[in-house]
Amino acid sequence: MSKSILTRRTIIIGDVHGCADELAKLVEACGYKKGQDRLLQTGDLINRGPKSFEAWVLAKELGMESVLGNHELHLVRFEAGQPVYKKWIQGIKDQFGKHYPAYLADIRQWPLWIEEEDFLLVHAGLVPGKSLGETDPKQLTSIRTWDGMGSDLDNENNPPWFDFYHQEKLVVFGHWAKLEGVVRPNVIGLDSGCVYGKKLTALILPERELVSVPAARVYRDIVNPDPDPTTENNSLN
Ligand SMILES: [Mn+2]
Repeated sequence: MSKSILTRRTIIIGDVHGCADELAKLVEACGYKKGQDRLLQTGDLINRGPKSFEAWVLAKELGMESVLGNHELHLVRFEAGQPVYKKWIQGIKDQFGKHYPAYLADIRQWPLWIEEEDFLLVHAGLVPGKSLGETDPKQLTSIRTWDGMGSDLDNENNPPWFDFYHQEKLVVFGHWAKLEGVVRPNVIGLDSGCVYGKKLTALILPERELVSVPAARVYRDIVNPDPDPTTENNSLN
C-alpha cells in the first residue's frame, strides 16, 4: 500500500517561469528528499525567465509533478493546430532544440489539477459554481477574478475567485504574481513573482510551512511582462 498522503511530506513550488537557478535553491532550502517526499509545482514552469529548458531538465531529475499552466496549455493547443498567437512559442522551441518533442510529450501528460484528500492543486483557480470537470481548461489556467457571470476573469476591479470559495479543502494555486502570495485557511497562492525579481515560494504540507528564495534579479517587468503586447496578448485566447 502506498504511503498515506497525511504522512508523506509534500512540497509544492510556485510558478518557476524559467528561473531554474532559483528552483534548485528552493528545493534545497526545503530539504527535499527524492523518493521520499512528493514534489509538485503550480504550472508555468517555463517562459519569461532565462532558463526554461534547464528548469524542465531539473524538474525531471527531481521527479517533480506539475499541473498545466496557461503557458504550457498555449503550447499544447498551438501544437494541436489551434489558433494560439504567442510570439514566445518560437523562442521556447529554439531553447529546447532537439528536446522539444520530448518536452511536448511530457506536458501533454500534465493534468489540469491534482486533487488529494487534503489539498487541490490548480494553476489559476476555480470558477465559482462549476465543478473542475465542467470548467474550460483555459479558465482553470487563467482565472483571477469573478464578475458573477464568467465573461471577464481578469478584471482587477472584481473580487478574486477565492472570495467565492467556501469549502474546507485547501486549494493551492499560482498564476497571479501581483498578489505575491495568498494565505487563507482554505486557499494558498504561491506565485510570488520570481521572474519579476521578487521570490520563488514553496509550500510544505502537512505543516503548511512557506519557504522562499529571492530572485537573482529582475528578469521581466511585472507591469509589461511581454515585449510586444500586440502579439503577446495575455487574455484567454
Ligand atoms: Mn500563469
